[in-house]
Amino acid sequence: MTMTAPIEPARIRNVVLVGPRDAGKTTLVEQLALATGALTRSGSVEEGTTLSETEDALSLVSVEWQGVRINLLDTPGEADVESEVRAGLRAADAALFVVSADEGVDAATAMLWDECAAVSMPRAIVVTKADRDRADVEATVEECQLALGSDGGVLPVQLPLLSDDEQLAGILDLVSQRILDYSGGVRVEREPDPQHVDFIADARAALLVAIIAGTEDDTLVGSFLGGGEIPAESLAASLDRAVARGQIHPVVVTATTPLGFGSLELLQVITREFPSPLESPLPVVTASDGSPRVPLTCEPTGPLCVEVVRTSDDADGGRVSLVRVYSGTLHADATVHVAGHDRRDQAGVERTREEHVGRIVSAPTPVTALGAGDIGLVTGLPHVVVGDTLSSRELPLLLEPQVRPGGTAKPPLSGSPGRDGQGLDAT
Ligand SMILES: Nc1nc2c(ncn2[C@@H]2O[C@H](COP(=O)(O)OP(=O)(O)OP(=O)(O)O)[C@@H](O)[C@H]2O)c(=O)[nH]1
Ligand SMILES: [Mg+2]
Repeated sequence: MTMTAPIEPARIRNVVLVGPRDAGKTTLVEQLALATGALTRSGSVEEGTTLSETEDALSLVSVEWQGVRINLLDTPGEADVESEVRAGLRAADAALFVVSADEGVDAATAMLWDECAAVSMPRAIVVTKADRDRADVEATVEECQLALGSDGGVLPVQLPLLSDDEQLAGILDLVSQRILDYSGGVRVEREPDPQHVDFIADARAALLVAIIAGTEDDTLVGSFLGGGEIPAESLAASLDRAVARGQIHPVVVTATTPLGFGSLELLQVITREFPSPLESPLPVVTASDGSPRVPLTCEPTGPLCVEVVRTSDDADGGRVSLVRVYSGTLHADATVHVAGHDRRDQAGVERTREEHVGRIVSAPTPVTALGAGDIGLVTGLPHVVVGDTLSSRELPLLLEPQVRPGGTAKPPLSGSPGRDGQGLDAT
């Protein structure tokens, strides 16, 4: 194994994929891995050859694109594995709501959306299966706007273009006003045809108004009000901020035919518009005995603070833990302090102890260290349970139960607010 330095938090995106059963989440992870070059050939859900293999459990696939590590957390769409979805939401900084163009949204997905909205978690919607005969992208977008969009923030940023024989031919990007043409078998970026100009103006009107309403860029507002040319770059920058703040929820379109349709456009949304861990609220932390500690900062050089998000047993009976590092750097083969809220003995005294970290995998690649903001899989740690805090032996820490989608229902022990509370300044 080669030594790996932790990746800078600014170059990480943690994204969970949620949505109805069969919406195309696992296939989408595969398509994104293919588009980044992590895969050379797409696996198939039917053949059981996809990267995120487990049908009924949360799984992690990490890809790298344009210098950014994207940790994709694929969740199962079954209602009876809600805990897996919640674990995914807890570990991620943004959510992709995956909805197929022939099936639409279900009630469970709308409920999850509302929970994310309550804590302003950044969200985007991916309308999949645009290539299917029964696909109706426009109707699906409208359905999402009704079922998910009570804040008016659900807005298409891309529209599919069809050829004369009704096949998917390209994507119109409403921000850049460019066409991504997939009709020739490879993706080519080009200017729109003159006859498209009016159609584009109509389609982007609502998006423009929403971006202008939320922007702090006075020059942009000036150009808009003056009816002048709006620079695509400042428009894109304002959109990025509105998405990262959870105000605009962009809708993009994908399909498996033509191969990779919409994948690069979605990667761009994830890397440009979704927040890095630096922009996400950090959980409140105490010493193991509940006494106050200085708030965490998302830095690889900070005190080690890691949450166990999910555990499972591997084929050899060993324990595999999916972990999110909030602060510091977790090293393979290190000895860590383990603390948890469910580990009190009958006298109410906390039983904390030390355990040994085995291998670390930034799925699917073994790494020697995982830095602040990152998510990975860790072996060893035979007795940890979901919600445990891993920290250094020198500075033992305990994460407060979190108040956010996927957070535990238990009230915080010391009465201080959780991850999304305003208590980050309190020590
Ligand atoms: N034609 C077409 N089929 C697709 C597309 N995306 C997914 N599918 C198919 O839809 C089915 C469901 O896809 P999955 O990726 O397993 O969906 P999922 O959301 O992961 O499903 P669960 O994990 O069970 O909730 C599979 O048969 C896929 O091959 C697409 O863009 N176009
Ligand atoms: Mg799946």
